[in-house]
Amino acid sequence: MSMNQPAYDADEIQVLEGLEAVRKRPGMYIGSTSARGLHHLVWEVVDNSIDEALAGYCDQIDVTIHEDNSITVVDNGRGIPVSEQAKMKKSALEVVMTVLHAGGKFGGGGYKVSGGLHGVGISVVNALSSKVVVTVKRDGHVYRQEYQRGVPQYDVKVIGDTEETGTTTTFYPDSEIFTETTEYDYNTLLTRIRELAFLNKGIGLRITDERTGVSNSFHYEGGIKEYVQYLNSKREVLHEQPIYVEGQRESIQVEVALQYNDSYAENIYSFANNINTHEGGTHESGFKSALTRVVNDYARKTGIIKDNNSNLTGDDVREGLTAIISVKIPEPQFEGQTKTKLGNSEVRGIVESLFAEKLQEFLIENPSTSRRVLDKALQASRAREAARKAREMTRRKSVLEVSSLPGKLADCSSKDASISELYIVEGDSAGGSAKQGRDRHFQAILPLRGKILNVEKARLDRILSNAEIRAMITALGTGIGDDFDIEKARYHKVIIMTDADVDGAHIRTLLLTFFYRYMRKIIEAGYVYIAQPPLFKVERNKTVRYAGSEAERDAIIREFGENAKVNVQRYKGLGEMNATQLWETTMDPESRSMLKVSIGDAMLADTMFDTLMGDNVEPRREFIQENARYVKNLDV
Ligand code: 0RA
Repeated sequence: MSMNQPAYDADEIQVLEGLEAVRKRPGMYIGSTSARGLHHLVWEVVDNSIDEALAGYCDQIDVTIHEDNSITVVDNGRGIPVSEQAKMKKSALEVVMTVLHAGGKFGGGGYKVSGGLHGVGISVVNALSSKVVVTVKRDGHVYRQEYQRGVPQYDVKVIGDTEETGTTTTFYPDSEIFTETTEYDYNTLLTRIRELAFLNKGIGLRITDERTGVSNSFHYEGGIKEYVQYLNSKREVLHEQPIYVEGQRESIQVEVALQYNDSYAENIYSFANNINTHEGGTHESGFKSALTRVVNDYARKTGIIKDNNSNLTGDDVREGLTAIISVKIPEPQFEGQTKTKLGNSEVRGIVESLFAEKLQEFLIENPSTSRRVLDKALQASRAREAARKAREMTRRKSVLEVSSLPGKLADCSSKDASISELYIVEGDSAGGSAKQGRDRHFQAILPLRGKILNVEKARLDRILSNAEIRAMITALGTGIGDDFDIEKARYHKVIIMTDADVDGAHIRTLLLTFFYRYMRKIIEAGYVYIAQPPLFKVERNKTVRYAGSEAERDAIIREFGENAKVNVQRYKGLGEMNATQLWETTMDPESRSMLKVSIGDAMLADTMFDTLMGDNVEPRREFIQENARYVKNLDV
């Protein structure tokens, strides 16, 4: 470029070419033009305000979804500089809004935390919006500039005076670009905004949906410490106060918070520059190795473990752990399949040493918590060993197979699995009737005594040592978990037959949970059914009819005629039916009705099992009571 030519001519062309490039290949800049890309625009703008907050100049950020699905982001930072930029001969604001990757180049101090995975620059949002309005309050004035598809509509102008500072950006996503949808999802924005509030303590974030009038505000002085409490809020915790570590080394900020609960799940979430590093990375591995090392050191020092061979494994010390690791670093390297693995090698040692030191301190200062954590890890260690042995045992069993069929099983005579049925029956007395009433050629009966184990709340070793469950596994012949083999199924119909009351519903749910968790393929194959025993017997002279509902019962009574002497019996349990009645109503393929259990929507099923099996007793009780009466509606 020659010196006597005005610089902005060439710059102007570059700007237009830049905007053009973004509009031609939006996916290159925001990943996609689907709903995901649409929401990405919001994060791009919000990230700029978060950066301003992390630099210490902003403590409130408000996001609003307007009725026309335009978005406004307001912050009370210093305001984007508006003064003329020497090089471009234009307002800094215009440069930030129109030049690719220009953001963050105007001093301001500190680094851009959001400059990692997102951080393509606010100019990209501008290029992909049919219209943008930016309002800046600073230096006593209110400034404004508007753009259409990235092109300024006028020079930055003063529209008023103010003592306040801050930046307000309103953008209208371009429907020419976002052809799939331009509709914002409140929950998507809400979830991330809550997360940003947890990850950046002290910053107030608010989201408002003008389409519905709904609004939520978040502000966590405790940051990720409150995040783990939030994640554990529905669980029983081993210690009220999370362990929290905060520190900085060589411009790398580290924050770790963790809290144990009484479950067997490990929930570790790691972040680098507010980005969820799903694939982990150096910060997470530094954390894990410190945790394993320090807990083992402590256990040995206190005499809880004695020799080097009985070390607790990483899995042992992470059982029941909920943890957040958040680092903020100047130049994050994101690697891995989805670019969500932190690669910076210097981070590992920094997290490891900062966290190890603090954890050691905590364990020494809180002996009773330490004891609980260690007990849990030791139990996990023993359970792991027991599970290994139990697995080996079931493997060996399956070699011997036929000889080890459970004693309680009344097997069928057919060896053709495709016509064979296994009735799993609640209680010994109903089991007795079923054995008498069945067609022994193709129907096998396995009575279950009492309630089976809740597999959600037990480790594999206990599950496998439960007699009822073992009997079921051996009868079915398929094995479980990784060893499961549908080809080995000894029956192609597995029929759950329980009483039509609350206990029956509970047992049925426990069985379904077991199948769902450990033999999912047997549900997917369509082998699992629920028997439909009648609720009423309606009798007139020697004529007997059965009803599955009150409505059916009333219809039968009407059929018999108002004046007839009708005897109605309500079945409370399967045990009240004799063998013949049970056969006629529930087991005879010619007349029975059964419900096939399907996994239509795995997510839905998961939620249902959570409702039924979680620690929250009240929703579970309600669900069971509702469904005990409407057994026919139960579909998994
Ligand atoms: C660079 C320098 C300065 C502020 C900002 C960027 C800034 C950018 C955004 C984007 C959204 N909100 C923002 N708030 C501030 C300030 C430089 C100074 O005043 O010395």
